[in-house]
Amino acid sequence: MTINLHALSQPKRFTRDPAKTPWRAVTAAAVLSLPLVALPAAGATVFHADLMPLNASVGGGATGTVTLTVNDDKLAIDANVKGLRSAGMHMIHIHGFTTGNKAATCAGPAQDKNGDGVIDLSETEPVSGKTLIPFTDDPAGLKVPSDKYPVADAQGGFTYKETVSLKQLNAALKHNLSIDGVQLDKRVIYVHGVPDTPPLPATAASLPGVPAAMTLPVACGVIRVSK
Ligand SMILES: [Cu+2]
Repeated sequence: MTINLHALSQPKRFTRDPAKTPWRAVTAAAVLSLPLVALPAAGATVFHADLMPLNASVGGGATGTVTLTVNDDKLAIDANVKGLRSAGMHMIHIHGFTTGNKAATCAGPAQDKNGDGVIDLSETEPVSGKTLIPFTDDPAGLKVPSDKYPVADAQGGFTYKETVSLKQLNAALKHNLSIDGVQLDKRVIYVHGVPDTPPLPATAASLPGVPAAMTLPVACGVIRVSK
């Protein structure tokens, strides 16, 4: 009888234990997977640029901040610019060197090589490199001539937000400019555009077919990784 009872009780205990084991296993797995679930946010790298005025006598003393957040394949761009002298569309780009692994810096008064009183786009190139990534509706398209740049309000301010695929952006940089990776820590950001009047000196250089007032740099900031 005792053996019989023991035999009966054993299966009972075993049927209860397997019922509990999966729950314990699930709990343990859930606890273990928590850090993995949190990784994308924790693994994000944030870059920041403080835009300072350039050509303030004609540009109005524009300033701004740009935050660039790299998370897995996504690059989120968030720009806030104020103090522009003209309402309407303003070009804004990431500039940098396409060769030599050189870090770009912002142009200053020393870059006014022809002494005409303004630092034009071509005069920024020795220290800042070339126009690389446009803040348009399609930054990864790398199309610098575009009518899809941010539009400043009557107070001379705009905000811009866009998220791009890094894979797509890096592929375009490689294909169009032979650049390996976006290399944000070696780049600067320029905002461009002053009013049509008063006219700029005739010596102010621009892109082919584009008025100098549209491309004249008015603010610049070095992209740095945030702590
Ligand atoms: Cu630019």
